[in-house]
Amino acid sequence: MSSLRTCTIERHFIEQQEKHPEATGELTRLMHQLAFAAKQITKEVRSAGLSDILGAAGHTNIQGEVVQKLDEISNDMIYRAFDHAGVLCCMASEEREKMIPIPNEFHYGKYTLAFDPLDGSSNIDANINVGTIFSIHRRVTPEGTPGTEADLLQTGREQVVAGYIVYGSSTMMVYTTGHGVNGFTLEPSLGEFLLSHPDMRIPKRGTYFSINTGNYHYWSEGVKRYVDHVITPNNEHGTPYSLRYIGSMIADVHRTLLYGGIFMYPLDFKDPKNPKGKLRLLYEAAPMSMVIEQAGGLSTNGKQSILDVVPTGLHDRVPLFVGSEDNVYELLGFLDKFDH
Ligand code: AHM
Ligand code: MG
Repeated sequence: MSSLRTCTIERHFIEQQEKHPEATGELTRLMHQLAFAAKQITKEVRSAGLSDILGAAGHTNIQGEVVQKLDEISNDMIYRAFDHAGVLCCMASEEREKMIPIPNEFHYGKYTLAFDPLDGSSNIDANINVGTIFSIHRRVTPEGTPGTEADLLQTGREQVVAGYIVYGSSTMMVYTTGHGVNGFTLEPSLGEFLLSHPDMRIPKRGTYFSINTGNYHYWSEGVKRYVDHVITPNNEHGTPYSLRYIGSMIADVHRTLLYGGIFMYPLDFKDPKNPKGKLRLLYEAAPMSMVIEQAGGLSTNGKQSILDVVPTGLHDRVPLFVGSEDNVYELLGFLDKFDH
């Protein structure tokens, strides 16, 4: 086994922090707690198909609580990993309408955490990949006080750490601290995340596109023309792009990072369900965009990098286009020509 494979996520993170003599170890503790929550969620996701069988035994878990949906379970696991860890001043979750405070008997930390506990959870019964997305900011209000929404409502560019955990054929954590992207695979018998994908780079161009084409008639002219273009046999690449769409953003963007191409969830301006796009800025679009940009790709809402979009509320939605540099530039050409 090469030495690369024996680098645990904790060791990797500590080594990164050692380059910053002012670091207090709080971020390292935070990542440790995140990895712990990821292992617990992995265990739950792996036995998801058994939940009916296990539930039939009494519909309660070992604490005597009623069996919950997996996204609620994941939400609680992350909350419990952090409420007393002394590293956060507040949290925001896709599963909670309001900001999640840290109980006041615990120490208020320097950081905030916005997370989607189980992205793509509607796919879970079909055994399709799901994942946890996380976004960490340094608080803007004074240390030692309770966190506020202002601490969470910061741009993607101000993220201190961003990343995701994908529960697929293996569990993988991919993260960035703004100095490249590294991927770690959970070695199940050791229970450790080991560095398996150092310094991940997205290909400059890819030939996969990923979008819910069922919404075609709701898209802007620019998006329609771009998609028409990439599936044209005689486009300048000489071959149509291949469509890949799982409907689980975490898996669609993870594949895009590895193989190149573009993932899109545009503004469906005629669709009353998604008048502003579907994906949420703080805990979906911004962290995934930081990973892709740090790996050499691009992200945009059609006008600016997703990382520069200023949030106004915890659950703001944005149109999202993210992927290989050449593909995103090409898309922007179509948007400029037909939409602006
Ligand atoms: P969720 O957070 O409720 O799971 O919803 C987000 C998911 C994304 O993972 C995925 O990209 C998108 O919804 C799929 O939406 P659609 O079914 O409209 O294509
Ligand atoms: Mg989601």
